[in-house]
Amino acid sequence: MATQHPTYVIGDIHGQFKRLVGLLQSVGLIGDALQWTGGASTLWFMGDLVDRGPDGIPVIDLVMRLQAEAAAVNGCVASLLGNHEMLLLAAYRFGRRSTGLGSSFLSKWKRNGGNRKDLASLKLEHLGWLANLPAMAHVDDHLFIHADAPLYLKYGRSVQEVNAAIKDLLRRSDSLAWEELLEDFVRRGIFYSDRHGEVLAQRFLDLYGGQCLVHGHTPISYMLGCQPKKVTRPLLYAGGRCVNVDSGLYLGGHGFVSRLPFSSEEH
Ligand SMILES: [Mn+2]
Repeated sequence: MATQHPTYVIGDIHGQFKRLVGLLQSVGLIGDALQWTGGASTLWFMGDLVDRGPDGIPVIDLVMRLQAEAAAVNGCVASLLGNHEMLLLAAYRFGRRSTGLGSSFLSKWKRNGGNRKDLASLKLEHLGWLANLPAMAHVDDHLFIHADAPLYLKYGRSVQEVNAAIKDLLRRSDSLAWEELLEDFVRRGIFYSDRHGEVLAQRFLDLYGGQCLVHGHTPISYMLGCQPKKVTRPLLYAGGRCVNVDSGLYLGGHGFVSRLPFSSEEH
């Protein structure tokens, strides 16, 4: 279904600021001065803006600024909460405190590609923004989630319930609850198995709404077993119910920005 103003999605950026700028410029969403030129368009990030790359905070700063600029012209820029946003928040909040599994939140974050420079330049405005990112969203009959993992089912039976429960978790300093969610984010690929994948994807869509589930979190090259540079477009799978938009930018993938709806040619 075509909407009057286009909706774009982009996968996991992981601190690749320069590549992000190039990708957004290539589709005309930002200009030479990195200003929003998308008018009333909508742009959604699938989460994991930070870690594994050099410029996580500049990426957040850009997204936050574009969000304000887009809103001023009836456009929309938004991002899901990825596990790496949560890892960064956990490193900030709990630091060297034990996760209960024999390591600290700080070391867990570092093991997962945490960038010292990002932690050092985190400001209050970033913390507030990150802690309010939705875990899932329903946009133009698409269901957006960061991870191809079952964890969402634990937190609620509607998009609103899941978002409220995870936002509440991020407000509280219950380190065990943080640890559990971070561990649940380690899962991936649940919609990709031959038979159960389609069934599970349909269960998500029946429960949370939408005709098509869009996610990041798992580089497409992992699923296809190919070189990251070979990935040039989203991966449609699970009988067309799922779309993976994680181009594996941090692995050297070129990246892409997709416009909804996804074409069935994108196999
Ligand atoms: Mn992720």
